[in-house]
Formats: sequence, C-alpha cells, structure tokens
Amino acid sequence: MQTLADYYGKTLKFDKLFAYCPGCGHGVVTRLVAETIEALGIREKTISVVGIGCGGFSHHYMEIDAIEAIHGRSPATAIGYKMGLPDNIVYTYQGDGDMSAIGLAEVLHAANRGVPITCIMINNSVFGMTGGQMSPTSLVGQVTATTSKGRDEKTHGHPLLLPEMMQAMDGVAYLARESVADHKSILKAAKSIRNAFECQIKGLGFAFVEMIVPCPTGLRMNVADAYEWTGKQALNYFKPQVFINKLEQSREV
Ligand SMILES: Cc1ncc(C[n+]2csc(CCOP(=O)(O)OP(=O)(O)O)c2C)c(N)n1
Repeated sequence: MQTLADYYGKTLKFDKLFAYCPGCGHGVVTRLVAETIEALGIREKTISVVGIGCGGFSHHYMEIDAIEAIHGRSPATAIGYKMGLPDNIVYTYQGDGDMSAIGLAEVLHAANRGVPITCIMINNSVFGMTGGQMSPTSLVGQVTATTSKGRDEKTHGHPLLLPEMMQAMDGVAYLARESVADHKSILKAAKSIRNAFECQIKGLGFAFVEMIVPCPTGLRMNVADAYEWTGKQALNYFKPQVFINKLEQSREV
C-alpha cells in the first residue's frame, strides 16, 4: 500500500500538524512548494528564505534548510545567498504584508536586477498574523481590523498589483498570479510554482508567483465563506494570469 511518505518523499513533514488556522491558504501553498521541491529532486540544495508573518512557519513543515529574514527583506537575503552559492536553489515565501508593504522596495529591485531566485507572495488580502489589518492588497471596500468602514481608495489608495508592476522588467523570467480558490486553480498554481523553480534551475532570471488565498481568521469568515469571497471578490480584482514565461521561450529555441 502506498503511504503518504511514498507520495511526498522527504520534503514535506506530513506527520507534523500545521499551526496554520483551519482553511488558511498557506497550507495549500506550502504543500505545493514541498511537492515541487520533491518532484524536482532539489531538496538538498534548496534554501527557503521566509518572511515575517504566518508564512514564516512554512519551512517548519519541510525537511529543508531555511533562513528567517527580517520583515520584508527576504529577496535581499535570497540574492546575497544566491550570489554566494549560485548552484543552490533559493526561494522566498512571503505574505502580502511582508512583500508588498514593508518589503516592496526589496522585491521590485530583485525583479529588476534579474538574479535567478524564486519569490512566492501569498496574498491573503490582510496582515494575517497580527490580526487582519489592511494591507496594500486589501480590496476597495474591504472591512479589516483597521478599516472598519471598508478600504477607501481616496484615503488608502488602490490594491497593489505586483505582477503588473513587474511586467516591464527585463530581468523577470517567470511572472504569474494564481489562486487556491478551487481544485482547477490549485492544479494551475502547481504548474506555475514548478515553472518558477525550473526558471531558476535553468538560470533564466527572476521568477515570481503571486498566490491569491483565503485567510478565514483575518476575514472573520467561516472557511466556506472565505473561499467564496476569495474566488469571487478577490479574483475579480486580482486576475490569475501567466504574464511572462521565458521557460516556454527557451524550450522553443
Ligand atoms: C519590523 C516589524 N514590523 C512589524 C512587525 C509585526 N508583524 C508581524 S507579522 C506582520 C505582517 C504579516 O502579514 P503578511 O505579511 O501579510 O503575512 P500573513 O501573516 O498574512 O501570512 C507584521 C506587520 C514585525 N514583526 N516586524
């Protein structure tokens, strides 16, 4: 009989309970990343650089080396590591608060610089760990712990679209937005995460995947409602798309 260990191999510690809240999208993305690392056979040379927030737990569930960077600075840490050990595979795993608020400068310069690292932003539309405050990616009208009347674009600006901001940068080799809203989306997301690692293995440049996920606790919703809100409201603004795929171009040559 096949066991979970046969399927997941060594990367995912399948017997360790997640500290993520029930229904949290981090659980799905963490699993997808672990499956990718296992499938590509890169576990022993991969380093996870995690941000501050719930995503900072992701490496606890993997048999993998990791660095916990200071808030928002994972891409800078990852670049330093990659330049020192270019044969290793380096990825960052960061929340939307970590990456698009305090860490916005780091990730944009990393993308523009084009160093072949893989960055994954888990966008759950709030600062999850600290109690569901508005983040740069909260939707207009979204009620959060700090926007009791909903995000008002005149006061708080518009939700940040990171992949769209990176689209014009030549250093970017893979750029996509995916979601975990339903099983089809998860299959597409698995492909994008794999592509983002393969781009790095081939040294093609910077790779970025934004994952749109629910945070039932931060949204103050039950799991089913949080998934519905993500699939309808969040995806209506954050449209899933592969923006750049130089991997495909390199295969065609
Ligand atoms: C320099 C600094 N400022 C603020 C904090 C408080 N803090 C902890 S986690 C976090 C953000 C978490 O939000 P996000 O990155 O969206 O991740 P999530 O928890 O939602 O996955 C903040 C602001 C901190 N730890 N360090």
